[in-house]
Amino acid sequence: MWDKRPDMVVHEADPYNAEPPPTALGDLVTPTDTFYVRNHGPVPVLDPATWRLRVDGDVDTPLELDLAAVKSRFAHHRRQVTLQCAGNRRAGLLAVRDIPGEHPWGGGATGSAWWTGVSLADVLRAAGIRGTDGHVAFEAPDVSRVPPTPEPFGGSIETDRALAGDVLLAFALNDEDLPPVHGAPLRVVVPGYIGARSVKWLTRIVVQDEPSTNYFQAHAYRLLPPQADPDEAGPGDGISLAAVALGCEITAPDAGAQMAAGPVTVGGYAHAGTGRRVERVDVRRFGDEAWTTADLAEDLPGVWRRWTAILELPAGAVRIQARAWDSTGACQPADAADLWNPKGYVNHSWAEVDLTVR
Ligand SMILES: Nc1nc2c(c(=O)[nH]1)N[C@H]1C(S)=C(S)[C@@H](COP(=O)(O)O)O[C@H]1N2
Ligand SMILES: [Mo]
Repeated sequence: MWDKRPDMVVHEADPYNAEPPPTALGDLVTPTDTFYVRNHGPVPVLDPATWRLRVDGDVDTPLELDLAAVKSRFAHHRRQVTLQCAGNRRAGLLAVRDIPGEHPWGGGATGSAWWTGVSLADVLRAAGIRGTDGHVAFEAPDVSRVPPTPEPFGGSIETDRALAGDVLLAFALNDEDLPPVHGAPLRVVVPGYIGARSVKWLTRIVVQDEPSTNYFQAHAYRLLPPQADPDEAGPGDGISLAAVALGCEITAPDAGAQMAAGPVTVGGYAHAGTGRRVERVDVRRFGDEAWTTADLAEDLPGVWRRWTAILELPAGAVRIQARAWDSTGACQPADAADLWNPKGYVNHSWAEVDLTVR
């Protein structure tokens, strides 16, 4: 389906929601056929010939651009960016307590790819954006049946985030035309923010004083306290999720793998959102007191940081744990039980896999 690899874990066929197995995320760059898909409604198939992008609201010169104008009027940028869904690793929260109606994402609701597009900041400046302390809202045509009253997907980011220069309006993924399922012909890519702000099938950008009132900004993708009833929560309740929380995942060895005793290479990704960097990753066998400091690959802004460590494993049932530290000195919380919330967002507890060592 949608040109994805056959071993995708499909959480829902229609709308299509799928993630690769964790071991498929062992590389710095995620191939397009391996990149997770998170949809809240059917994939709108837009005709690039009639598609238009409108830019209006608090601007001097509202714009209406066709795809050729987007591509010809603005400089192209090719950037590696990691996207990560706020529901990544929700399965760890579901193991604590049920979360009705939400997909049990493992650690594969994330991926890192090459995106090519134009800079959102350039487009906003061309429209003569007024003010820097408001919000930039994104609109799309895919109507979701998730809200009580069906509504197209949308969201917003702060104007200063939008103008930072690294937010892309992307028309290509891994050097090929953006596939329909990933938002063709044009989508937003916000490095270091939850994936929900990277609105696909973008048709309108509105500069406004307040955050988007779209369901997926005002109601969903907000962190409620554990005792809250999400059906009773009003718009604006809870913490509006924006920057990705520091987290990590083990992508090798595979959970449940069997191996011989001795040195084993453990590897994975770690990711810190906008404004923070991954500075250290610790790995150990559960039961050991001491941690091994992982080797970190290059630190690329907006991109997950790859890490590996070699652990000496004895025979038996072995649990491996990993945790990351960021540039503020913060470390991931140990236990998913402390993070449980009614919509199952932001499980950034320590990563764990269980192995059988002979
Ligand atoms: N129009 C639209 N944009 C959207 C969504 C959507 O359902 N509709 N899902 C969002 C969410 S929650 C995530 S995590 C990312 C996923 O991007 P991907 O499917 O390209 O991996 O897209 C975001 N943009
Ligand atoms: Mo998401």
